[in-house]
Amino acid sequence: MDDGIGTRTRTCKDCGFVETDVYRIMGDVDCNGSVEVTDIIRLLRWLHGNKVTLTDPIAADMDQNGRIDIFDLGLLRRALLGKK
Ligand SMILES: [Ca+2]
Ligand SMILES: [Ca+2]
Repeated sequence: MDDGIGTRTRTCKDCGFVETDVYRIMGDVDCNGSVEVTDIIRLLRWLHGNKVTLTDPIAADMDQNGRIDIFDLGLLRRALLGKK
């Protein structure tokens, strides 16, 4: 089952054991469970040096090169536009 907030649970059909794990949604810099325009705005403001927090900075590193920069913003923008 996917609750959309970055966690998943699975239940064993035989024993009923419930397993929960956390997963990352790339681009979801505010960790609200989805990639939206607000993530782009937050990343843009962060890149401009405004006092905003990237709740999940690893999710902002879209190309996973260890740096958060304008290229990640472009990839995030492209990812969002590609969804619609
Ligand atoms: Ca988000
Ligand atoms: Ca990067």
